Amino acid sequence: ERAEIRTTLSQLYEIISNKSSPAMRFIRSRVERMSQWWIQAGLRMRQSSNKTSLTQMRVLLYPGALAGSVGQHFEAMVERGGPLGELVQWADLSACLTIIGQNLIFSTSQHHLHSLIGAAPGRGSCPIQRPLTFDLIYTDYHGLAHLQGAMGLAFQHYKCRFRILDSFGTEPAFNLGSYASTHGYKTLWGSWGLQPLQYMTMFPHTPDNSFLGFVSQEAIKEEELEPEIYRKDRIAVVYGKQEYMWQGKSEYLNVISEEMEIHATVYQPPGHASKLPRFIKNHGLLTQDNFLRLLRRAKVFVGLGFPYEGPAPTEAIALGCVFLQPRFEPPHSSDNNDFYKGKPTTRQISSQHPYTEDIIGKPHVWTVDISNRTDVQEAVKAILGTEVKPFTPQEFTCEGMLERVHAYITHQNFCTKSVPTWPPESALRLHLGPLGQSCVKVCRRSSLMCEPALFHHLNNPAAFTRLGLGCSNIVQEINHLLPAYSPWGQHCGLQQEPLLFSCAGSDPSQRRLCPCRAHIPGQVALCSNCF
Ligand code: U2F
Repeated sequence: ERAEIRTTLSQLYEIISNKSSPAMRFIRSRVERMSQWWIQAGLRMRQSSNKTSLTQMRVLLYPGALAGSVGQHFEAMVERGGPLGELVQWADLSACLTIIGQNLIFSTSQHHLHSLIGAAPGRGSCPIQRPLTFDLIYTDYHGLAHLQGAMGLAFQHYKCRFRILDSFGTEPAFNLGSYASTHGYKTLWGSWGLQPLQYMTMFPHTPDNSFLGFVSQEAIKEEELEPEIYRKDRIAVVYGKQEYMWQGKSEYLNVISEEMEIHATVYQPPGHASKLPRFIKNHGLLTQDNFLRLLRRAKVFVGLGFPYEGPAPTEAIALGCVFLQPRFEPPHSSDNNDFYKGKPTTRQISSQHPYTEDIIGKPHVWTVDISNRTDVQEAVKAILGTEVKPFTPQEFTCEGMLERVHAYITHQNFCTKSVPTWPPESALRLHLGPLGQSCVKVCRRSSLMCEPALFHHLNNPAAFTRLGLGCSNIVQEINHLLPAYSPWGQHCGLQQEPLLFSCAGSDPSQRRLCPCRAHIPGQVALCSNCF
């Protein structure tokens, strides 16, 4: 059966309406609030009709973070200022898959998971494996462990059908267990040995993973913009749902309060005496609806440094706020920071929200040294003196997400033994990096993206020749920096383990061979000549 683009979300409401936990209520109310945007985007997608129609697939959505004991804790925090970013993504993914006509099952319990995919109890200790009836399973790191428990031996066979929602990303060196444990990349989360592109991130962090994203409320089109919708009051809203995030920030907030009224949405347990500075107007944790309404009136959204890389800053920018955030000097990383410690990434986090800093930037985003009073003062004055329009990068609109997820479902197949065929070789722009630079940087410097699915085209002696490099010897090794060229002794190194092809990763003695490609403006995951 073909998957037809839908212009209703009723199928989704049916499968989630019987679930009434706080997390599922959040997901449902978000989907309902955004349904008009999704439906309009679906209609436009249908009209443009250059999308080849897909076969309808049976897709299981299993957010492991909502199941079992982890789920109990997560659920308990939903209405107390705990993380909601993951729920934002699950809500938007389920809406997106519904619009592109897929057949979804949503499960949030291990018991239910067993009944859907578990091995049937056999005779004695020998369970009977059943064929997996799902073409795709979206889950997260917690869910992977549950799937392994439920599927037994079949897990290895079917793992190519999994997609892992992984907010901060997993670099290849951490993903391959044997390599991670012998090269110092072993962490709490990695080592599942999936294809790195099976991990799907919240922002386009490392191109070694697929960028899934979510949707920031679309900026209303300029011609439809009625001035009163975004008339800004002279107020700032602080990003930080729990009191501990505010520690040590009162001087910074003081400076801002000299120019504007500061509002907050901090969860306060009943009977708790607030430790927030007295000049703060705290609304308590708001429903997402009301939170977004508050942002619509606000001129500035103020980052405190935590949470890292969440969805709220892009939402605020989409509603016409300016995001003011701390710069991290030195950058935060898994080497020096408790939050990133154990996360399977070597990324260096240069501010609370590097995506908004690097990709969006001024006038929407100001990144400052918050310990420098004058810097903060000047930034606030400049912000108050500028009219800033709502802005949403194309990749964070419903259309952008539909286009991206549609492309992934059409072209990404991790179950064949052959090398990847998408994007096509014609997209390849071969670049030779300078010493010590990762391919992420090398490609970005040329306004291109590193594309790991193209590595296999340059993992051969001819690639060195094309770059004008003479090799004194060519060796094939298992090392995530390869293919690369080492000028000392003119060593040319090729990659022996395809799972270790990696855009991330750099070494002062290596010049990396990088598979770059162009991308559609505002949509880094896709290239225009790739379909
Ligand atoms: C991120 O998690 P958070 O949940 O802390 O991310 P946020 O950006 O703060 O916001 C999540 C949503 O919460 C909503 C807001 C966002 O879409 O509209 N919200 C709300 O409903 N009511 C309020 O009063 C305030 C905000 C990230 F997503 C996780 O992956 C990380 O684990 C976490 C820590 O870095 O940060």
